[in-house]
Amino acid sequence: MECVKMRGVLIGLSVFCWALVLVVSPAVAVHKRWDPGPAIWGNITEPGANENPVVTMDGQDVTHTVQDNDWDHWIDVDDEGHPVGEEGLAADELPEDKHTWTASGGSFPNGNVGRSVVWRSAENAGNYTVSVQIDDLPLPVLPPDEGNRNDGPITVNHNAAVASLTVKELSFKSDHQMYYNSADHDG
Ligand SMILES: [Ca+2]
Ligand SMILES: [Ca+2]
Repeated sequence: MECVKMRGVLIGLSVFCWALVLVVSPAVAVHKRWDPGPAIWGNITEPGANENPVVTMDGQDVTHTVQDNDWDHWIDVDDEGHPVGEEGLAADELPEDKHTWTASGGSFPNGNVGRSVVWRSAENAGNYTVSVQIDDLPLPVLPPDEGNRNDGPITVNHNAAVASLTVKELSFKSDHQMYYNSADHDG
């Protein structure tokens, strides 16, 4: 009889202890740890790659357009920083005003900021480089998440060959013209 009572007390005590453990133990908090992951990607799609180098008349307007994306990496971790199994990629933002164009010649008559700009080709024939620098926002990482999504900027180049179509004025002189221009006749 005493033995049965004792077993009941022990079982009760065991259940109580497990309940206590469950109540006192904090739940495992999971949060995301971010890093920039893959670099920003960009490609100048207009003028197309097959038109590279582009032959334009000097002073001609040529629209340049870039396509781009930026994927950032995250991984789920516990409070001690240990991965708990889930990870993935998420798209970051590449705002219009984070696209800045430059060129080794010519100009940007409508401004040099944005995914699509007009490049006015250089006035002298030759090979030029039209470039765009792209940077990310980046999207913020809010607590309890940690890390950052800040990629370094990238530069994408496009080669442009400017062919001059201006007809050059030819200088021409002859003895006949010299006589014709002479007004010094003394008869
Ligand atoms: Ca990235
Ligand atoms: Ca980013």
